[in-house]
Amino acid sequence: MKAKIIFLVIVMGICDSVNGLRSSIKRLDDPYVTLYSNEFHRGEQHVEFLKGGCKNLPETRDNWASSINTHNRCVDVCDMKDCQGRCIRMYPSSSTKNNFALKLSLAELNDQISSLKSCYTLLKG
Ligand SMILES: [Ca+2]
Repeated sequence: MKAKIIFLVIVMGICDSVNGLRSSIKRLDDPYVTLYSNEFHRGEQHVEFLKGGCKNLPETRDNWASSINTHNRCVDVCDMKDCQGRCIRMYPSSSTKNNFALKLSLAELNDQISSLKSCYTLLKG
């Protein structure tokens, strides 16, 4: 009887780990960006997950980012909350080819970003 209970506890533990791993992998698949306090991906970093539509940045990261890495995804960045105001589309290649991503001042968005969303929100959810 005791052995059965121990066996059950072990099986439950394994299931928990598998589920945990599965949800971490799923989370990594969600669109996200890394914002940087300074140009050229330097300074402090802030990761924002973009699943579920427009994301307003937390107060401490509002009007803060000077460069961005979109991790090969298309992302709209906007200078007002709720993806309003002036928005710039950062294409998947932005992180390497488009200078805007390394130097938001070129898009007149240095320390101006307040919200962002994935370009494929309707498809990806
Ligand atoms: Ca900054």
